[in-house]
Amino acid sequence: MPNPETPKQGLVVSSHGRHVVVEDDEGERRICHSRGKKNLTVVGDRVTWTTSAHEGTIVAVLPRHNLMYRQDEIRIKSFAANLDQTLILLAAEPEFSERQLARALIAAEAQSIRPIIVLNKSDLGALFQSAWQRLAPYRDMGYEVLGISLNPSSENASATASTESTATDLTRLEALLADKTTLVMGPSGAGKSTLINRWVPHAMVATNAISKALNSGKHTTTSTHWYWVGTNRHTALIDSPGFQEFGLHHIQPTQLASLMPDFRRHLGRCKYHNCTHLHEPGCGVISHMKTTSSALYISEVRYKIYQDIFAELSAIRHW
Ligand SMILES: Nc1nc2c(ncn2[C@@H]2O[C@H](COP(=O)(O)OP(=O)(O)OP(=O)(O)O)[C@@H](O)[C@H]2O)c(=O)[nH]1
Ligand SMILES: [Mg+2]
Ligand SMILES: [Zn+2]
Repeated sequence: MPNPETPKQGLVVSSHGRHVVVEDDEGERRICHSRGKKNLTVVGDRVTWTTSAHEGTIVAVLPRHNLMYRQDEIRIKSFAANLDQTLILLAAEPEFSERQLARALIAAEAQSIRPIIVLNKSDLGALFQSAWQRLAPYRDMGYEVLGISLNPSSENASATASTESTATDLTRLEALLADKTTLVMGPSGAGKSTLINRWVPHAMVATNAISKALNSGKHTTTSTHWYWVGTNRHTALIDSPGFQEFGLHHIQPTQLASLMPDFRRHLGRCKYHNCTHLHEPGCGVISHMKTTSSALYISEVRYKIYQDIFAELSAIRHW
């Protein structure tokens, strides 16, 4: 039992209102209370804490390397802190929103968190193929985009070209996750909890297959949790609830292009140094907005997304 006066360090592994579960360096978990009225910690935070009997109190949150969050007009919603990367999990079904994907990527770029895009449910044939096509611009702008199936029955399916390549991508994904802390985020129903259960067998995270049986609401996962993969505590996966909206109110409109890789590679070639890439003559970005396949293209959908987010973020700042 440590001296109750000496704060020790720990890791926040889950958070429920004012109660936080903290894991010490030996892997022991304990419920801690925050000192103030508000819980200022998020999953992934390193904290100092003191113990008394069976409970702990958070003393301080150590500085964060990064924080993945979204921000709308009302509040900040934090996912997790101190990440190596984020896995944005999408699925053939439910159909994903490209806008939501673009926004999640911008938020990750703003915190210098490397995104990996994964499309799940390759067992769904044509639905998967069309979703995979929609991701082509993201592959072309340099993101890692993988296609997998987490459905156990598809592993026994006769090997078609598609199941072979998705099996390879699953192996590649496993290698990318090794020895890293990865936040798994994405829309509800994509299979985030199914993915955690695959690599953390004792986790038994409730998935939609289970909650359907229990007749519960749309989002199966309602809070963020840290899971260790394997026993050496080097590889971590963080499960998070699905999101509908991804607010970017913390981002300046003029920052946007530098957070979108297909735009970023054309910056510095505009006639005006403060070009917004919306309408200016001599813009080096607009000229790449075309559907033909120059290797450095900006897709029409992406350009529209840029315009819309730019307008939205400009409006907030001119109240
Ligand atoms: N066909 C198919 N279904 C899958 C696959 N992976 C997961 N599912 C199913 O998709 C549903 C949703 O999976 P979950 O893991 O609960 O999704 P989630 O992303 O955690 O959703 P939230 O917790 O609501 O955010 C479940 O019924 C899974 O069984 C897959 O590869 N193929
Ligand atoms: Mg879930
Ligand atoms: Zn420009």
